[in-house]
Amino acid sequence: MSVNLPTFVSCLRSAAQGPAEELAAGLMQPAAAIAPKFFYDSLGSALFAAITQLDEYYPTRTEAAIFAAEQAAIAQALHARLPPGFTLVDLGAGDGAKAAGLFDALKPGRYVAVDISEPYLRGALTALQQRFPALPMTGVGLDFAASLQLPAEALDGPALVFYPGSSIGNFSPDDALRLLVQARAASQGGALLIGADLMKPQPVLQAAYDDALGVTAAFNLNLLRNVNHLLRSDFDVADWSHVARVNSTLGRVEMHLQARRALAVRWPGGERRFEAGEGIHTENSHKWKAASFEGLLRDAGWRDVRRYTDARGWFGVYLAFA
Ligand code: AVI
Repeated sequence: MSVNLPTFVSCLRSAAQGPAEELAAGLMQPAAAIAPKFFYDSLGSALFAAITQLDEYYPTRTEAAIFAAEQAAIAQALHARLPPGFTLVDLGAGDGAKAAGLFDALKPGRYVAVDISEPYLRGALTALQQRFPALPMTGVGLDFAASLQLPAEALDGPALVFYPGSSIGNFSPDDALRLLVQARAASQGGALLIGADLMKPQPVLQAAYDDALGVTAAFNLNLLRNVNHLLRSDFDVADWSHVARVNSTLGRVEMHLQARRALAVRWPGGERRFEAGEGIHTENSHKWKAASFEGLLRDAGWRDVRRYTDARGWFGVYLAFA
C-alpha cells in the first residue's frame, strides 16, 4: 500500500479585506453585526463541539443518525452517477470526522478538506492521513463563505461537494444561493451532499440556542474575546448578555449580544458607543421547509434532488447532481 502525505494550499492571504477591517466595518454599522465565522477560535471551536453534545441541540445527532441509516442508499445513488475515484471536497472540514465516517461507504479516490482555520486543518489532516494512508489528501485554507473558488490543485474531475452540519443555514437565503451556485461549479459536473436544518416547533428551537447549561451563551460571548484578539478592541465580556430569539417571520433563530449598560468599545482607529440594551447581531440560523430547500437547490442549478430525513422530519440530508 502506498503511503501519502497530505498537501496544503493556502488561499487566505488573497482576501481583499483583513479580519480587523471586516470587524470594524461590522461594528460601525447602524445595527452592529459580527459575522459568525468569528466564533471559531480554538475556544469557540471547543465550545461548539460541547454544544453538539447538549441534550437540547438536536441537529448534529439527528444528521448523524440520517447518515448512519442512509449511507448505503446515498453511496448507491452516487456510484451510479459519479466515476470511480471521484474527489470528495469537504467544506468546513474541521477535524474531518464526518467525511471520514463516510469514506468506507462512499469510497472517494481523493479527499480535499477546505477550512478557514489553516493551523487546525493542518493538524487534523495530518492525523486523518495516518488513519487513511492510501487516500490522497489535500488541505485548502479558504474563507469559502466569502467566495468558493477552489485552487487548481484541488480540482481534478467530477467531485462530491460535502457540506454537512446545516451551516448553510448561517447564510442569508441570497448568500446560500450564491454559495450553492459556486459549489455546483466546484463539483465539475459532480454532486452535492448537504445537511439542512428544517423548521420545527418554536420551543425546541429556543432551547437548542439557549440551553440550560449556558454553553451556547458562552459560545456567543466568546466571540468578544476573539474580536478583542483580532481587532485589539476592549470588549468586557461581563458587560454583555446572550440573547437567542426565534424569528418566525424570517424562518430563523437569531443570536445577539446585548449591552447590559451604556458603554463604549474602543480599538486602534475606532470607537463604538452602545446604549443599554443595544445589541450586536452575531448569527442567523435559518430553518428551512423541506420543499423550500429543494427549491433553493434547483434554483442553484442542482438536479435530481433526493432528500433523506428522520422520523420527525427535523433535519434534511440532500443529495443532488450537477
Ligand atoms: C454551525 N452552525 C450550523 C450552528 C447552528 O446551529 O447554526 C452554530 C450554532 N450556533 C449556536 N449553536 C450552534
